[in-house]
Amino acid sequence: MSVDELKEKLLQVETDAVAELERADTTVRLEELRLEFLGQKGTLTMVLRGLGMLSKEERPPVGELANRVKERIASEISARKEHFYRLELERRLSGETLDVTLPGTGLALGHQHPLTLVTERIIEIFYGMGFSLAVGPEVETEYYNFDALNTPADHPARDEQDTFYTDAGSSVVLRSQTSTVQIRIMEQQKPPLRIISPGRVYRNEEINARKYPIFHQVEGLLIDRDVTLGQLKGTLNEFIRVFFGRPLKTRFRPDFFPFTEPSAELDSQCPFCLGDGCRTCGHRGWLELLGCGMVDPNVLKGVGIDPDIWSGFAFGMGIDRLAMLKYGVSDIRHFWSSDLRFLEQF
Ligand code: 2NL
Repeated sequence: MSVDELKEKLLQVETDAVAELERADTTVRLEELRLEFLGQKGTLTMVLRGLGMLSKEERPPVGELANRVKERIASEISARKEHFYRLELERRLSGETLDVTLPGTGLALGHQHPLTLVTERIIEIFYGMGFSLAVGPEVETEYYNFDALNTPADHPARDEQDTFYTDAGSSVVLRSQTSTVQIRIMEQQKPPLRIISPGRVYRNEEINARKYPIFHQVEGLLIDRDVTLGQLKGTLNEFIRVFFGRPLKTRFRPDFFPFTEPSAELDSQCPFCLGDGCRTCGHRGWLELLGCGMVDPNVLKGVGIDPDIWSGFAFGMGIDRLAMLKYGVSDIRHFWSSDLRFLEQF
């Protein structure tokens, strides 16, 4: 083939390719055409084979044209690809409408556990009366759990039937009350003192609707000069008023604890029926809320506080029970169920 014939052929390839590409309607067809014109066995390659038959002087202008044609076809292909890409994008954009004014799907947030809510509320109320927070270990020695609290060696609470002993040592127990924390604080800090100690406690009990071997307690302790039973009652009345959101009548009934003297049980008017009698209060009109009393001088002596100068009051209440009363929960086991239908109500 002559130079002119080759040039003519190249221009023909270009015209054909451009026309074919114009008609191509899919990216698959584009790829077929790329192979047909530019592939190893493609038209352009075949034509270029003819270059070999030209003389050295004749080759450059033909080669130049061949390169130009090759580039033209390649750029035509990418232009068509770009075109298809845009068509596809437009198709999707018109199909997928997005209404930014619709409410979002939202994140499923967790809830605070009712026992956490009640614990924090109790802490907050006592903060308001000048108490500060004290925490301590749940695994304790018999000394902190019983001896320092004036509890004799033969007291029934020390029985294995009631207290969980561990195999970490014969006198290592799971604490059955958080008074342990208050003993530790009294050992370390000088009076006057005002502390509350919330936390988990353990008692070896049969499980039923009101009892669970793991439960929660808040104990309070105030040590100062000339502390009175009246101050104890005033403090607890104020707590009950704020906790239940209204003033409820209260009454002291004599009781006994080894660590307080005198000791009392504090009842409040039932917050549900206000004294008329209902199922929650067993038609008595009153609820037993907590135990309390004046700190026994023996307890003060044991931690090196002089009972002739200092006196104090203390109280202990079950958080689980308060939470049940506050939210009308009928079974303590709900707190351990991990049932979202229950938990999501708080
Ligand atoms: C209850 C109620 C109570 C205390 C806890 C206490 C703590 C110290 C000294 C004296 Cl460090 N008392 N705590 C007092 C009275 C009652 O708990 O029903 N406990 C069995």
